[in-house]
Amino acid sequence: MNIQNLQSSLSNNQAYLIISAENRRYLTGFPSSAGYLLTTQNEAFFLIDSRYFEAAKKAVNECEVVLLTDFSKQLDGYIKIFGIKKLFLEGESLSVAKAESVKKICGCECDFEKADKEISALRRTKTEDEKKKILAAQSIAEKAFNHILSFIKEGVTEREIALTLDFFMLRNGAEDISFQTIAVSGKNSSMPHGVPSDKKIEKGDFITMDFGAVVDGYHSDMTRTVAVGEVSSKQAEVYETVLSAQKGCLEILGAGVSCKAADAAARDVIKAAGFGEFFGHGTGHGVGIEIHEAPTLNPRSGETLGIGDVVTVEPGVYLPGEFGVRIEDMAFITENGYENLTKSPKNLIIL
Ligand SMILES: [Mn+2]
Repeated sequence: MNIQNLQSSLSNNQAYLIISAENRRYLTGFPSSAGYLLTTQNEAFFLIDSRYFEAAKKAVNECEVVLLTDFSKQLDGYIKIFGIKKLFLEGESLSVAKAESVKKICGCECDFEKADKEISALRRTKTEDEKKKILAAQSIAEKAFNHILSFIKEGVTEREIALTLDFFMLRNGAEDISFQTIAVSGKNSSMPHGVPSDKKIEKGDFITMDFGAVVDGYHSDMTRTVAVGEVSSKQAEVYETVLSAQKGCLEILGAGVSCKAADAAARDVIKAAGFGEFFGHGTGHGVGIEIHEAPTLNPRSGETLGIGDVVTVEPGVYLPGEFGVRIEDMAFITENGYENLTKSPKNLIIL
């Protein structure tokens, strides 16, 4: 179905040559470290080497699976057989060297923009099946969050927290973790994408954990900030501000809402509380086959939310040298609103 959808954007004598691992997986459903998908208006060929050929033959049925032996010769053959005059390639992910080499082999006009644009638009809108995969990934992450609440205490290190989350997710069905898990505490929590260190958790620390699982190629993404022992009134104030900002954005989500307005709904709450300069990143991003994909919720975004988008909502406040707070859910956009794919509690948890 995905390949057919892509083919509908082609005219006669045009073809896509898809090389990136993410787009190959999205279009064929088959994960592999190398390979090519060539689609004309009516034909599609998945060229894959002997390491994957047998498995791909069994798994892929939306296109012809061809043993990749000599890419130059095979591509040249398709160009001639189908009289291809224009080839669309993924400019955003191709290396310059690869682009130059394909240009030389095909000898026809090459376009490096349309492929990224069309596939990104298709990938944005999640089907029921894709939503199920993201939910399956999210449910593993939520179990890991429950588990980590009983693990966190004074004396354990940030690295131990990150590793425990990772092991739990992989042990419970994740094929991978979504990205390098963030677990930062105390003063380190003011660095939004800080790297877990050997710092031990102390009484009064905020601990921010940003993590996710991958199921069938689909990612989940969540962030929670919890405290140990006690919190100051300033910590409580910042936490409540971030939580109100997060809820403020969620409240307005729905098809037809501009991504800029969604960002502003969170950002304005933080500004009004006097912490505007301490929220430097965008409010959210799309999630799917990649951890960051279209659309983007930030002040410069020109996109509009549509039914089937899956976006994160993750405002934060980071006070350098003091502490930081971020709260992140994933939302599935519906006609009149959204479905929150994240069920973990958001009230301030003090362990
Ligand atoms: Mn995120």
